[in-house]
Amino acid sequence: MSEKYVEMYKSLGMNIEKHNILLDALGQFYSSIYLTQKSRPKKMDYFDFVVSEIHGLRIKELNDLRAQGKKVVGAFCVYAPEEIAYAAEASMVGLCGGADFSVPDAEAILPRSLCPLIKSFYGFKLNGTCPYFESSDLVVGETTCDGKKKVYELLNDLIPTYVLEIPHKPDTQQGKEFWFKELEAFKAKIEQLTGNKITAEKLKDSIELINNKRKALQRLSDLRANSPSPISGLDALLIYQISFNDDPKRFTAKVNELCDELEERVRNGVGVADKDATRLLVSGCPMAIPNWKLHSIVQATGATIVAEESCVGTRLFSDLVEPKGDSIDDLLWALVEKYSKIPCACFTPNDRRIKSIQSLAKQFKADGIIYYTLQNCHDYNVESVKVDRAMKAQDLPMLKIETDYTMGDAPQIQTRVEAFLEIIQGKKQA
Ligand code: BJ8
Repeated sequence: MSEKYVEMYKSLGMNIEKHNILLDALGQFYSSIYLTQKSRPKKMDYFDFVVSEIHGLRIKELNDLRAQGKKVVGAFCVYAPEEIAYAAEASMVGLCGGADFSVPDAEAILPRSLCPLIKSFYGFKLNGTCPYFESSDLVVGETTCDGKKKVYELLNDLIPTYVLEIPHKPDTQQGKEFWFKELEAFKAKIEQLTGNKITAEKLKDSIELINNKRKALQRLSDLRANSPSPISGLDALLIYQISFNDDPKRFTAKVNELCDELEERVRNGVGVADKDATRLLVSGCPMAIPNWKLHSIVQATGATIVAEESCVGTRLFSDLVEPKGDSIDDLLWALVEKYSKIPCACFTPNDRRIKSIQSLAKQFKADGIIYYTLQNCHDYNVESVKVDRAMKAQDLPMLKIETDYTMGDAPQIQTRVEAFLEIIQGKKQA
């Protein structure tokens, strides 16, 4: 793929040599983890193709749009309202880093004791190996956690960076009014960037576009509640990851085609594991592509991950935007209501998240929960205390894993997961 697109990479100012190393490593990693899975749905073909062209065809598509005068907006958080970008005929792509590859470059500047997701994305901008960064006309950060907030200041020296201020008490009237004003300002910024006026009609259409994507992801997620699950945790995670970068309309159609096949599988009792395989809910920090570490370790034990309470999981799609009127203000208020429901650990208090984990555990018939936190993510790390208490009250075993993007601790994580599965088995037999 790299050869085919080398002129495009040059025009984007990328570091071709380093990018080749990244692509080789990614290709091997993907083949060994994904293409060796058994009993994969046929319709995963499309998503394999997307991965094979993730730095190729999709980047070409985005740059073809740019050549027609359209804009690309990069984002790092599910709080960045895609609907506003699409209403101005811009595209939005995810820029969160999920690879250790770029972390050493970031550590030349940033403190080592920072969340790997932040170091990863900042390193990708520094080393010029992420074509999504290099294709973005604007990046949108947000004041969720302190690490991100401060790194956006540095990022702004490298690429125009607009920061959305997120109210940390989103359920209060004050918080909602504040968020409404932030959305109005963001809308103005996007109109200025694109030169396109966002009308109520266009915003309504983009709300429908993104709602349809969320509905397809909900459909996929709900199918995983079946026993056996018709799709592996790795494959579902991959689809959630791809949702941040693919064209939303095409992606929605492909997820729905896959769901048709999964429904057929459910009717025929076809799954990816034994009916009595241990079912696990993963909850915590988002896993940006290509972070497949925990899922691949768990899957190798024979257990099935049936849901992710994560921003690359249920937090991404569990609520729709539901306008109560047709004016721009009505539509922006509907965005306020929807986005305020995303239970990020940066909020306080964040009881909605605890309730969501409890209800997901029931819906997906989880035998246990793996609480996943990235090193130096204080929000998710500290919030694990409350989640642990809530899981104990529900008599649901929980294992907390704190890790980074390196593979050095993979054997240790595997041992801990195996011991956890034994505890669950013992509990089932008691
Ligand atoms: S809404 S979870 S996508 S901020 S970067 S908080 S891992 S220390 S990503 Fe997130 Fe939006 Fe919240 Fe979701 Fe921790 Fe790292 Fe910060 Fe992170």
